[in-house]
Amino acid sequence: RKTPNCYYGREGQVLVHLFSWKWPDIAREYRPWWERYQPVSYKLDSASGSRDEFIDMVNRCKAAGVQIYIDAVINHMAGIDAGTGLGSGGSYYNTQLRFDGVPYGPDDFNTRCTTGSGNIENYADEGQVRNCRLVGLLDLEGGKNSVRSKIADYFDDMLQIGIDGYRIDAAKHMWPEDINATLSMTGVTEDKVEAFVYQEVIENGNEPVKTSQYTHIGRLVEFQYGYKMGDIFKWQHIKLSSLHNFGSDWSMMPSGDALVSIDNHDNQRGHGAGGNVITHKQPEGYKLAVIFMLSWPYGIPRVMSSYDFDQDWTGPPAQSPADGESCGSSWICEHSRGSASFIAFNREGGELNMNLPTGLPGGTYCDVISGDLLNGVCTGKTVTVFSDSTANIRIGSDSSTPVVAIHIGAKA
Ligand code: LAG
Ligand code: CA
Repeated sequence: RKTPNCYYGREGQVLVHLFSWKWPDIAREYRPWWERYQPVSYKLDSASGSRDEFIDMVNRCKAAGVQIYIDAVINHMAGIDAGTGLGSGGSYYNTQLRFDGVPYGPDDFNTRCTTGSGNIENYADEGQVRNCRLVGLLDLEGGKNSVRSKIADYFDDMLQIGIDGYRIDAAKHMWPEDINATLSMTGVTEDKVEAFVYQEVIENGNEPVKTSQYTHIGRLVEFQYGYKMGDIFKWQHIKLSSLHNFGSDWSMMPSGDALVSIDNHDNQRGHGAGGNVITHKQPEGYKLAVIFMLSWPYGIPRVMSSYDFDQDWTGPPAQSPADGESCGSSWICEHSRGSASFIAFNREGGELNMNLPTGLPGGTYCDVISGDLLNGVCTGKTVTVFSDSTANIRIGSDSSTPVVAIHIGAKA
């Protein structure tokens, strides 16, 4: 009666008096964000909600014309230090390689790792990168049919619910043929073409794992894109005007293979390979980078939507922003809407004042950066496009958002 029944290894820790808290908020508290990358089953009950809530979300998004791509963690399960317990969906696991909720047993894990620690020790060794444990995460043997079919069942379940594709987490740590074989085992449902696939492979300099080893499977995240955007919009090491051929000429993969983003949940915190990315913490440059990405024809853009954090591990705020409410101080919500047909930037230090071809028909357009077209009235600047489709564009260098964007859907 005098010991607080803490988990093994956690004895002597403190108690917290959570006065009047709601149960779901308590359940969500003190969970580092990266726990999501330590699955113990493929059940859909998690800190984000129940299976029914997930299904309802997918259906409502589909009804609104929005596709859902899931973040599929299939390289590994929980970390070697995760001990024994029940996942948030109630499945039993232990680090003697039992994950009853799938189920996986000891035979489903990698036995081909040759390092002393069992972890990846040297990224110059392609075998280690694929066969050993990434930061101690128990590595699945993707070469085995038993593993492939369990993952394929999970994917089929997701397709049945109505999702449209997958981000393949830690694809760098899986053999390309294992990913491909697993995907080939999943069904294509009646009403749709094959699932969209984008793989997380951070290609670093001289390392042997290359994104080109995966392009026959699906798209890949082109990490160089975000790093270059950091060089340009954060550090201003590269002049904006040099972007005229931004794309595969800049040692990036072909546009049709790429998915791009300015930052992601890892590199905005210095995780993953880090990199000099720009984030919401530098809002002026960040807005420009996002606008550039959305308007530049390279890859498929993915816009980030974050919450604020002070410590690396800080989990999300307990409450999501309510319907119709704009994002508050804890949710950043960098994502924006609308499609611009002509866009101009100025990052050269002086005023831009030029007649530029816009490609748009003549008329008065509302600049959707400084305002919006509301009930036929432009709340921001207007831009006149002449009958030859040119427009006089003036952007001062002192403006906090030195961008003008106009599109056909916002003619004033
Ligand atoms: C990813 N992409 O390929 C994710 O984007 C990235 O967020 C994942 O790492 C990683 N692969 C594995 O899915 C994240 C954190 C890690 C965290 C890991 C597992 O960046 O820091 O590791 O998820 O939760 C954590 C601790 C480690 C510990 C490990 C195992 O930070 O120190 O060794 O858990 O207990
Ligand atoms: Ca692996």
